[in-house]
Amino acid sequence: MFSKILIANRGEIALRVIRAAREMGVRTVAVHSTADADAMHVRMADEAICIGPPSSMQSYLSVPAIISACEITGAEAIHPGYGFLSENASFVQIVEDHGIKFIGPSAAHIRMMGDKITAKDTMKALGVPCVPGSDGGVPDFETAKAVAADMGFPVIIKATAGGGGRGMKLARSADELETAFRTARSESKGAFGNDEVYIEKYLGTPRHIEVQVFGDGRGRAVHLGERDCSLQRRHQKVLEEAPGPTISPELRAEIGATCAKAVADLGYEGAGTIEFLYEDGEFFFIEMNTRLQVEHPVTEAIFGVDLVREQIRVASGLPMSFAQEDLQVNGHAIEVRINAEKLPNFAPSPGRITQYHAPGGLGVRMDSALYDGYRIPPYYDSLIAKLIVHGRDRPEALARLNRALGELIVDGVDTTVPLFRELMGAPAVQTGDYNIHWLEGWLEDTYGK
Ligand code: MV4
Repeated sequence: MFSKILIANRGEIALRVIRAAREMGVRTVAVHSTADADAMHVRMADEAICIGPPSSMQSYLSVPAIISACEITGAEAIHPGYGFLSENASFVQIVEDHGIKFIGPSAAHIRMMGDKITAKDTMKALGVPCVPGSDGGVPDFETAKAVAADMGFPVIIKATAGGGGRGMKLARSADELETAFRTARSESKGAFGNDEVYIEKYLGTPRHIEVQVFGDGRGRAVHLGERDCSLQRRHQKVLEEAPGPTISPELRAEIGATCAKAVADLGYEGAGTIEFLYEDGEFFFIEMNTRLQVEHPVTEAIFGVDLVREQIRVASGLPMSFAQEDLQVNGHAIEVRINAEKLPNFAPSPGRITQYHAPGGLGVRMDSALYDGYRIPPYYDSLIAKLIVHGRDRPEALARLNRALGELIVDGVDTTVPLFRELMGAPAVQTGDYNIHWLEGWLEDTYGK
């Protein structure tokens, strides 16, 4: 086992990693920008080192600063958290070239899944069901016309280098295809420096279902069921739950086994998420994320495992602490993402927290780096807390979420908490009968935005 690791991140996820490491007897190094000198992750780590000015580009995204921090402190491994450098294959390569262990998958696996066409081809070859679409890249409009005519409209054009909804264009009919195709290409070129696009059949009302997988890097892998993350606004998840309200145990076992087999065959190391669109009882692969995700706690709650502990274990060469047959779904968990944002426009709302009170009690977990008097800096992501509840079943989890939202106090800045209090009253949330478009419609009806 490592004696010391460095956490190349901030906020709640830095604390999350520090907690796992401490329980394992592993010492931790926090890195921080000058804007984060008073941040909780700095206080909670065994050591902390300033790596640059407020701008992420010059601090949390600065590869030389982070490598130097490792060398100065003698940290043997780097946990990247999510965002920042977590899916940067070049960073991983540099880390490994310096004799430092990256806690996560290989640079090759990250690069493979970062290229969405390669990811899809790979998954398809491994038996994972994919959205029908072009075979690889579509080089010109003539090819796009042929592919779309063959498939039938509507179709969606996606950037090979994209992901998470960036660089997507919908064409509802043949007359929209040329504009959609050319716009997708030029936007992809601008955003990613790569204008390669591919085409898929557009699914109208799917749910976003993602399967948590975990590999030991030596050919063993398991799945930890699915999360339903359909409640999104502008490709940002708002509420996530596990298990998926529409996924039966049989279906979970089937898609889970397919995913676990695929990552085992890849020799994948660490935590990963295989994203699907789910419509009319069928799964369609769209992307794979090669990091620990924001919403991992709902999976931890229902399976009773510590995913960060497992990440650190396999990175150090130890086996996973469980096998597939040890993993059983227990109850239901829901997470809400609390952002420092002002409704109805979700405008960032940085500033000083004048009062903070976290909810507690049975089945309540609050992952947050907030404290009384903390000043939320304006430079980073607006996520300030994740409230995760666990109950024996979905109604119990919902009642617990409602109760916990009532206890929570975050004063001094605007937050998305009032949105969740309102959302609790929506019938579709109570029944679980929603798809990827439901939330935007509800927001429009509720806030006229
Ligand atoms: C799609 C789709 C419909 N059909 N692909 C958006 C994010 C990216 N990961 C994939 N996305 C979509 N891909 C096909 N073939 C609809 C979306 C989509 C979406 C997906 C998941 C969650 C929310 C979404 C909101 C709008 C569009």
